[in-house]
Amino acid sequence: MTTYITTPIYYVNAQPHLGHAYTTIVADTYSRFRRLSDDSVRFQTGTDEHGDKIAEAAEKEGVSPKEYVDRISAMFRDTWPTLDITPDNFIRTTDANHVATVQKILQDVYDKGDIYFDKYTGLYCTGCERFLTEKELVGGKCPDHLTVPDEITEENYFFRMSKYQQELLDHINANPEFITPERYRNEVLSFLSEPLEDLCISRPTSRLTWGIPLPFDDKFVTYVWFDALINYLTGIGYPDGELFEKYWNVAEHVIAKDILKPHAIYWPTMILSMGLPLYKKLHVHGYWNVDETKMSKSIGNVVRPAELVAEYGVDSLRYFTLREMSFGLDSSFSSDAIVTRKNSDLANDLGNLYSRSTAMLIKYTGGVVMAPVAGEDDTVLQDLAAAVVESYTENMADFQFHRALASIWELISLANKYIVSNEPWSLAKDPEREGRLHTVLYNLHETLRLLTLLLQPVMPGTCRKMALGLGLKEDDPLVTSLAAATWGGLPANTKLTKIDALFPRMESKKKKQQPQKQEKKQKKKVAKTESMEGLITFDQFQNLELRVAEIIAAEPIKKSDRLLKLTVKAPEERTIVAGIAEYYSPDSIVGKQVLIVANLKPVKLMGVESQGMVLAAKVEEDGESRLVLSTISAPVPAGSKVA
Ligand code: ME8
Repeated sequence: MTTYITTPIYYVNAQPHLGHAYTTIVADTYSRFRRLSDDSVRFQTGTDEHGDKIAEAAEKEGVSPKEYVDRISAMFRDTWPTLDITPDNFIRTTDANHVATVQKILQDVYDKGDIYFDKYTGLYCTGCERFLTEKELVGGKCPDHLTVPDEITEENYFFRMSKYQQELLDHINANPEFITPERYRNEVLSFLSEPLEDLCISRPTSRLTWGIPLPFDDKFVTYVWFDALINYLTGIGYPDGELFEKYWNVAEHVIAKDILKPHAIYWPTMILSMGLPLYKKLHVHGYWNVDETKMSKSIGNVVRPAELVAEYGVDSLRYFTLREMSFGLDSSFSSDAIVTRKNSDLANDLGNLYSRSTAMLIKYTGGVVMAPVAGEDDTVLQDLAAAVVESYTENMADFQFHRALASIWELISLANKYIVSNEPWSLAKDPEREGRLHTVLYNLHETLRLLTLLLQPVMPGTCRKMALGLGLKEDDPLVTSLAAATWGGLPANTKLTKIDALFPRMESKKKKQQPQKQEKKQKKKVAKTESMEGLITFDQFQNLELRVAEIIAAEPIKKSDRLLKLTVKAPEERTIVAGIAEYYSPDSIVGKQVLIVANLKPVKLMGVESQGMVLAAKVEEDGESRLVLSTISAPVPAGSKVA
């Protein structure tokens, strides 16, 4: 199969921000996903450098347009590698071959009779770089730029867009996948339910010189959209050449909803006039807002990719944007939201699964993956993995990245539970259960291999690390080809390599920004060390009431992976919420006697009142962290005091 995926070419009147980063991450992820399927892929991005807006921005900075566009275009080009985005082609509309292609197409369309000269009066929005219709205005203003458009009368050249209206409509009706998600297809069908006006495609040089001269009239330059859209053809060597032959009929464009009309109406009618087949698909996503507010320079809430990478890391950013946004709908960025995803999904779920599994293997078998043992096997992970691969493949192909990731996280969650319910640390103590231990560890590591493979398009850097940790080369087909996404690929006797933690935990900004609280804590600490050097008095110890409690029931708490609700006898019956769900299954602890702090003020955790605290040892070993419940060396009556 062959894939050609493009992003919009971004205007160089502003520096890259989160919105540009998102579209480009999407295109990069999709191209990597297609490469996993062994497709021949071409991924293109670039910059849009002509037109009023750019000329104005250059003038504001007091530099020539060329000097200005060179500088900002380089910023876009240099941003992508920092996000692990690897386009095959970066196109600039000031490139000589692009200028030549635009002029060739203009001449062809003109010769065909699809361009004519006429007088026009219209409402022009500089922000949109196009004439708006009365209907598009909200309260007399452009809804995107909130400015009153200028009324302009000009003699100009026009493209006969209306001539192709019916053909386009027929194509959209016959090809439901042409524009997705469906809401945008409906929006386009609604535009097309009214007669289309022809498109003004020139600007007189008396008003604007920063553009591509019309080949048939040098008193005009080309309207920036007619120039910009053609980049998708220039980038593959239109009109001839191998790349054009290979990639044009599979072209897929990714854009946000702001530029739906140029892509779904201007562009296809231009292509029809050129006599070419239409592009294959238009994928339209929603807008990133920041803290529920539109990102804008004037509000000062523009989020820059470089700052995000420095703060959260590349893969956390890639994961967050793809997991958080339902493709097609708007989404809101906030620092708390990304920290929460990073800590919970990446550090806790994925990071812990990886570090616990590999640390156990290193401890129990010296880091060698032993073959699973017949008769000791189970298919718990294998069954879910097969279902996940299937839904992942479908959802990634449909740009439903958040769903693909949600299904992967089901597997991660099950694998974490698999550790708890199989207690490899107990198996390791019993020589007769070695076969089962090897099987459990094999299943966990085979799951890690599949995760490395499936997550590769989303978090390429992390997956390179995960592959190396699993003792595989980063380009091993076992972690880079979907053909290997079937159970049992990890060869026995593979030797792990020790790697650092995948995702260090982060503090949420809110927490960080509580200096008063921190200061208080600090002061308390100082007071404690100064007055008592960290020691407490016997009286203080006596204030603490420790007791032996017998666990008589245990159950998970809804929506929490960490907490278990315990009912204990101490000797009265009480409820204690304990953060041990990642290490103990409810069944495994009923009947155990544990030590509790019995005189703590009750607190509510996830809606359940906790009347005390269970004591446990916190173990940090080989990058693995776990909790081991405290207990007493011989059974005693429940409620016995510990002194
Ligand atoms: O329109 N949320 O360039 P542009 C999500 N040069 N995506 C966003 C976004 C946001 N808040 N803001 C911008 C142009 N984007 C033309 C395109 S193509 C032939 C010419 C992304 O710099 C999104 O992809 O204004 C949107 O469509 C694009 O940037 C607009 O980029």
